[in-house]
Amino acid sequence: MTRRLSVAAGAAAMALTLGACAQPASPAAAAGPPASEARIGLVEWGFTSSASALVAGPVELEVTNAGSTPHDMQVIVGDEVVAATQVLRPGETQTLRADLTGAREASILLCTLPGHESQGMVDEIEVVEGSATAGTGRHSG
Ligand SMILES: [Cu+2]
Repeated sequence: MTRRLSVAAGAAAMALTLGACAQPASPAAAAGPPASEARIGLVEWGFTSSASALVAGPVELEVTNAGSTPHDMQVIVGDEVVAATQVLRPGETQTLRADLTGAREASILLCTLPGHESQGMVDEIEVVEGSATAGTGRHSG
């Protein structure tokens, strides 16, 4: 009787462990429908994004300098700069509107301050055809 009980307890513990592992490991791993609005953070040295992918259409990006030195951000599709912030001081926010219609691949986020790109302030964000609200069920990968 005691043996049966301990086996059941072990199975319950394993189920709990598996449940914990099913949680997203990090924000970067979050998947979901492409977003038409995202919050972008500028830090030393890189970018954070509240969305893992943007919709290929009009988007609104709330760009905040979450770092400790000035930064700016350009959004580049192909060879074209489609949106750019002014140089933001730490804590400053600027909202950008960009039209990513026709951008069928990743667009590039870039900080143009001298030396920042070489320190890592260049990144890509996926651009996906589809509706930001309907949720196409498309999965990355
Ligand atoms: Cu920078």
